[in-house]
Amino acid sequence: MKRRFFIEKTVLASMTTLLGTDIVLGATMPKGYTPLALQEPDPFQLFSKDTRMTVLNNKPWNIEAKAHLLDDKITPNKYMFIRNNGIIPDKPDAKTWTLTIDGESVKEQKSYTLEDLKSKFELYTYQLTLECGGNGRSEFDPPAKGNQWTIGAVSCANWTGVRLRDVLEDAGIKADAVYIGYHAADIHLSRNPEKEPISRGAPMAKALQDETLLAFQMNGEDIPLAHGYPLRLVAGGWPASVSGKWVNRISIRNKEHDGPKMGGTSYRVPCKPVGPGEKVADEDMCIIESMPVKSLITYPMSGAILKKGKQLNIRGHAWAGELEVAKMEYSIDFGSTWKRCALEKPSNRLAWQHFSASVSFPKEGYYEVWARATDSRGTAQPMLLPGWNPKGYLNNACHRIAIKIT
Ligand SMILES: Nc1nc2c(c(=O)[nH]1)N[C@H]1C(S)=C(S)[C@@H](COP(=O)(O)O)O[C@H]1N2
Ligand SMILES: [Mo]
Repeated sequence: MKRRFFIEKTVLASMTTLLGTDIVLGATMPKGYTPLALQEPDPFQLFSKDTRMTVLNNKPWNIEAKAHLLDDKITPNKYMFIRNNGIIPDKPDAKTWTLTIDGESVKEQKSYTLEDLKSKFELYTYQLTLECGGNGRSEFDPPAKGNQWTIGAVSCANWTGVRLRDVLEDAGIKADAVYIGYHAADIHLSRNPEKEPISRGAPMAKALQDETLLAFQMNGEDIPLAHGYPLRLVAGGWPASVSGKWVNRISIRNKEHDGPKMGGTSYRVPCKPVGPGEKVADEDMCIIESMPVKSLITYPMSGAILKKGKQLNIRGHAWAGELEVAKMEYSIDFGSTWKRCALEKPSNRLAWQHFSASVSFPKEGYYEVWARATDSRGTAQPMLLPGWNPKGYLNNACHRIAIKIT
């Protein structure tokens, strides 16, 4: 028998190491075969996601939705994007989980079990929009490095937990507090336990808002592991990187938090607009706070075909960071003229808002429907790409769908 059909000794040795046990009949294994125990799990099964979601990266796991999958008013887990900077921890034991409040500006360092949080503080539920700062990155030119998110790194689920403010106040906030920073249980890609994949935070004003939660439930159930079980920070309307998953420590800082992914170009954009591809010095980059106004047409799916003479009922969601969406419009003439959509109020502050419209088309042929939201300060979405920035953040261009009338 020709030896080359069988696995090489060195490959077998590394598989044995990975498995932590001997592969007894390993020498008979065909070349190129990966033992089942070492095969990549099916991410859709692993995370209970719909198989129409798009996997952008598996190391670490990054998965996004498509516009039409986000049609629900409240995003269910199966359509919720996953964004990880590191390795998801093994499922923690909720009974022994603790959250520690520390930092230069805490009056008294304190730790709480989940039971302490649930019994000591009032519980709140808010529907909160979480959008990754890099959502829409794939459109930038010159391209920006990182996950090539299209439009699907946004969600709006119900989150239940305690107010971060109540917990911080229980520990005591010193007068010189300016920022909070989170620390979490996920693992750095290098597996170096000294390194954190990400440790971001927010100014005290955001930390102390009514809607900023330390959540232990998502849509009425335990938070799925990939989304931060058993405890996560949820700060709606800001880049979702502020909403730390698997949070076990929150530091009250007397200066801007300086954890990994707070500095340099991470989650920052040029303080003043720059030309495409321009180099920007670190000191000219500003931390992203409230996310810009944006919307998505979630019905119909782009490419829908419709019979002549029929009205098309479109619908979707619009959001505007810390602000409310004040006006929603659509255009079928590439943005030359706009008509109003019906727009609902948010279920609470920082939740996305639903819009709908009945669209008619003059005759057979190809059309595009563009949607444009305007926030309560009168700022509208740009029709096409907004300001270029080195990391490709904050693309809030109008969402567009193609329609054929036959
Ligand atoms: N501990 C921890 N928290 C994290 C991250 C992470 O990698 N580790 N990623 C952040 C980023 S960049 C985003 S966009 C959101 C994504 O939340 P989701 O995966 O629940 O949708 O989580 C944030 N919180
Ligand atoms: Mo993100």
